[in-house]
Amino acid sequence: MSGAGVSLDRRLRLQSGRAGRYEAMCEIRAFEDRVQAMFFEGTVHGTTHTCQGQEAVAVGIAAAARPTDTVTCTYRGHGHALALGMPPVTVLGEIMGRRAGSVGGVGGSMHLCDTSIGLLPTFAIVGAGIPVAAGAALTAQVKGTDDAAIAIFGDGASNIGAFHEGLNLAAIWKLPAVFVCENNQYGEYSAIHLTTPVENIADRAGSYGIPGHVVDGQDVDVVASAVGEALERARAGHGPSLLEMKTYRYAGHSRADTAPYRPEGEFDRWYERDPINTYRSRLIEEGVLTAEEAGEVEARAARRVVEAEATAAAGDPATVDDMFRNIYAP
Ligand SMILES: Cc1ncc(C[n+]2csc(CCOP(=O)(O)OP(=O)(O)O)c2C)c(N)n1
Ligand SMILES: [Mg+2]
Repeated sequence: MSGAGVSLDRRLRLQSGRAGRYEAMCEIRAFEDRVQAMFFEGTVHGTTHTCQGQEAVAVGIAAAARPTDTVTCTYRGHGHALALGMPPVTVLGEIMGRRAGSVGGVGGSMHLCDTSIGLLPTFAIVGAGIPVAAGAALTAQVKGTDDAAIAIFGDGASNIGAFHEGLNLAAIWKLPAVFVCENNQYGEYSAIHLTTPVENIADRAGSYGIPGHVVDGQDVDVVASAVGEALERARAGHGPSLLEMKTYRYAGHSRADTAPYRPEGEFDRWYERDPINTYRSRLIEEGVLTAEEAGEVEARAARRVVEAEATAAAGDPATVDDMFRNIYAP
């Protein structure tokens, strides 16, 4: 497991200014591209859910949150874990079933956890992290800390009972929670308009008497400010908010899905607003980075993923006995 200090230091580095945000997004893209390839190559078994295209949401949330805040997210959680500070070797080690992985190699792609950076185990059950985040927010409220909890979930999860229960309780008790819906336009193989009768999931906040905002999930700075404001409101005792990040997943739902159901041209339209390309252009235009420096950042991020893979691959695999550790109290 990664030491607390490692993840925290890494997180601070990744959050150092806008160049740091750029690097964090590049790292997630390189990581997810590689993970997807590894599953196809058969290096890793089972399935995986990658988040290419959604990097700005992960990095924006991590930039706004404190390490003492609690975060719950879904099986599409590699990007969130990396952005919050978990080292690539720890995420990849888990995916590859290595003992040095986030939960000792017995959880796999969908179960990442590091409480030193606030990340509770990522959830494979749709919507399950929402009431858990409400519980974490209740803990902060009862203990009188000014920490908050952030639940990150998909558009499909907003049609699950746990969404209603979590938001309702958080609203009634004015819990310090922020509910972040990653609307990537699809729940498994179904386009959102086939499953969800409202155009904006943020409108559902009205049922709970809490603020709901539609946010441009392709812009990391916009995401960071929206989450930052909602966190401030939560910490000040004014209760939860619902933020809907409009974004798009580039890959299919999971490893085996090539997304044949996508209408022609849809991917290209979203790719024109790719969160990494647009941010790169902006940082260069505003003089934050030169084109050469941006290239160095991309190369550094990609190199970290290559190194992580080599280290993870050389690590001890988890054994069958490992699966039975930590199940029962001694
Ligand atoms: C309670 C529950 N029902 C169904 C599933 C099967 N399932 C896995 S992912 C998924 C789609 C969820 O879509 P969304 O919430 O939009 O998240 P995304 O995968 O797009 O990030 C479904 C139905 C599940 N894991 N849990
Ligand atoms: Mg979705």
